[in-house]
Amino acid sequence: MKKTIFVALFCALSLFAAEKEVTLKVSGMTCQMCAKTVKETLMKTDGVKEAKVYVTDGKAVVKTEKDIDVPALNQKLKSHGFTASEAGK
Ligand SMILES: [Cu+2]
Repeated sequence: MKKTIFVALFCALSLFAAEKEVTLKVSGMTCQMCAKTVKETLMKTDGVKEAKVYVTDGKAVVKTEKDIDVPALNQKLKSHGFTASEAGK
């Protein structure tokens, strides 16, 4: 019974949660370790479902279930020596 409720709730949520894709310009990355740090920081950010980080392009493509707080994310990244901004803004 509990499982049925959970599945029903999950289906309802996935219907309403419109997935978005956000591209971020990330500066300061030089190697795969940087990419890993950035990815981990992104994954800990509220609303982020998936993050792909590209060191050579200096960008990250993030799949989110709601709008993410880029300035707050930027603050977290700054403590690791990176800066991020929304591409095209
Ligand atoms: Cu590095």
